[in-house]
Amino acid sequence: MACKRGALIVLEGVDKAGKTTQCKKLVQALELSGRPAEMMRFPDRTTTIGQLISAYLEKKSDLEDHTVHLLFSANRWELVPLIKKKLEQGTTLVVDRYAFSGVAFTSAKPGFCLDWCKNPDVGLPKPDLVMFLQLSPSEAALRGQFGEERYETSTFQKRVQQRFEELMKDTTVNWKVIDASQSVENVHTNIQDHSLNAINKAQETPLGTLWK
Ligand code: 2DT
Repeated sequence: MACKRGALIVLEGVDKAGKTTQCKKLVQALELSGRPAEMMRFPDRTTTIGQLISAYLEKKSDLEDHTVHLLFSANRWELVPLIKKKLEQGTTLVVDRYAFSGVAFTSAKPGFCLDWCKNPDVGLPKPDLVMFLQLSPSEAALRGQFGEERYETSTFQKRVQQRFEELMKDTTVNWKVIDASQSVENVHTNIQDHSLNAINKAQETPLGTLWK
């Protein structure tokens, strides 16, 4: 019998919600319990496209808004063969940001609608689970200053949060909202419970297609 596929698990949320910490903890916990797991993150700044994106985020270069949106999407598409291969091999992928960040961030800019922003990512592998780490702007502020990269201002982050809320109305995506104001350990336990359910379910169902 062919081996059972891994699950595609995504963590989303505004800055300072603890996505990266929680992705790492989840991968560690899954591995310890004998479930093969790896972390991925978007943007993946290591590829040629990722380097263009990285320079833009660090404000070392300027790119036209539509253009950079399409580059973020291309950065996901270029990794689709690897994503599919890993999942087929039975590895669960824990992904720090995905197409939802793509849509939420670009559509927070003036003149962009959700539909236009979603289009380039239609057809990507569909996550089995998307956890949104919810943190109010005031709680995020308590966690320290924003960094120096593009988009790291409280006004922009509030608009991004509103766009995520729009995206979460879509019931074709398996969204779970996680209260990220709890302790790191409590958030982890919560995330782990949802992930184990998704991993079990993914073994019995084929990988889906996003927004199609
Ligand atoms: P990190 O700080 O997590 O590296 O994110 N972004 C991300 C977009 O604008 N579009 C996308 O498609 C993705 C995946 C969010 C870097 C910044 O890039 C933004 C924050």
